[in-house]
Order: sequence, then C-alpha cells, then structure tokens
Amino acid sequence: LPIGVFDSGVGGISVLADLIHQLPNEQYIYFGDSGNAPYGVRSKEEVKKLSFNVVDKLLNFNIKAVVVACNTATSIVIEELRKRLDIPVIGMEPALKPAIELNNFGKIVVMATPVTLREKKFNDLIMKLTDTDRVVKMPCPGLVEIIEQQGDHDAEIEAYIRRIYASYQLDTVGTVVLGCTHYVFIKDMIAKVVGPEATVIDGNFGTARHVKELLKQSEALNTDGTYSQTSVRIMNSSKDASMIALSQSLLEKRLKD
Ligand code: DGN
Repeated sequence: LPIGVFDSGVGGISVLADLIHQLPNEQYIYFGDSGNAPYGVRSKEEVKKLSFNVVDKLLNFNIKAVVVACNTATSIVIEELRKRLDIPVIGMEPALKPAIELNNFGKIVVMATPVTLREKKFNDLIMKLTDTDRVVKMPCPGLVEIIEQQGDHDAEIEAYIRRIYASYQLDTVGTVVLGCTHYVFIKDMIAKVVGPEATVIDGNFGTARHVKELLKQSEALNTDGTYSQTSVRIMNSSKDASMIALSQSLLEKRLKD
C-alpha cells in the first residue's frame, strides 16, 4: 500500500525526497494543493477544510499512512486527523529541539508561515523547551508564493531574505530553524544571508525517520523488496499543469543532493 504525502503546494516535495532516501522500497502518492496555496495566511477553519479535502482524496488510494508535509497544516489539523483516521498520521514540527541541542551561541531564529508561528502548538513547544527570549519568531508572508513560481527567482528570494533579516536587526544568530517545508529548497540562500557562523536546520530528516519507525512498529514497512524502485505519483490541484513538472524537477534536484 502507498504512503500519502501532502502539502499546500510544492514544499512537501522536500519531505518526500527525505522519505525516499530513508524508505526507498515504498510507493508514494503526493498531493500538492497549489490551487489553494498558500495555507499559511488563511484562517484556521479554511486550513482545516482544505486539509481534510486533500486527505479524503489520498484515502481513495488506500494509503497505509499519511504524512502532513506542511508545518502550517500540521499545527492546525494533526490532532483531529489522528482521531479521524486509523492509519499512522505523521506531521511536521519546527526543529526547535534539535536547535536547542546544538547548543549554539546566540538566538534561534524560526522562519515559518504566520499561522505556524501564531498557533498554540508551536508556542507550547517553545514554553516546553526553552525560555521564550532565546527564540525569534520570523514569519515570512509571501515567501512561499515566490518559491511556488516557475522559473529562476533567486534574486527576488535573496532580496526578500536580506530585507527581512535587516528589519529584525539581529546580531547574534546562532541557529536558524526552517519551520516551513518550502524553505528547505532555499536553505543555501538563507545560509548565505545569515552567514557562516549560523547553522541552518530543518525537520525533514527527523520526520522521515519517524515515519520509518511508525511503519516498522505497525509492521507496515515494505522490507521484502517488492518494489525494487520507488514509485512516486505526483498530483496537484492547480489549473496550471506545469506545477507537476516543477514538483518533479524539485524532487529530482533534492534526490541528487
Ligand atoms: N509548506 C507549508 C509549511 O510547511 O508550512 C507552507 C505553505 C503555505 O501554504 N504557506
């Protein structure tokens, strides 16, 4: 049976790449809801409705697990999804714990969508793990939209990151947490802007490892080599058919890294 993966757009493709790295003998169905992106600036009710719609589509494929490869959707729907479904449901979480364990100097900057940073789930996580003034919340509205565009937007993205960092006037950034799966694609650019002293981390590896553990526990991991090659099916709600091509090329790029 396949594993269902979804995001509000192409961001979750970065998670899919990590899943394929760690679980190559699986079938994947990816759904990018680019037709309704971005989720990150919508109301709670809207994100809920959209996420449930996507999950319903994935359930038609008889999936054995669902990966919510979107921090925004996770922070709003994960609990309810777990209650509703009887398959493992795995979500994203800004990698604050690994960031604290790195024990770097200075501030921990968490870049994510406004919804993720505002939601209770993330604020509870900060309270649980550290003192609030160590963590700088950096919502980046509009950044997902630039990443979702076709073509080369490197200059525009770099300008966005420079502008937002300048506006915070931080002089001691030790760690940057990428709390949005889209930002993983621009990790190198973020690292360049914040400088070589800072470590930039994301939660993708940890999420993929968690999926592996859960499937192992439920004995749903495909270990018998039935599929010698990973099978991936990518779907997207956008009217623009090129979103599939963009997703595929982003996936290939990540798999080569
Ligand atoms: N990729 C999503 C996330 O990880 O939060 C954000 C996409 C969006 O809709 N803003």
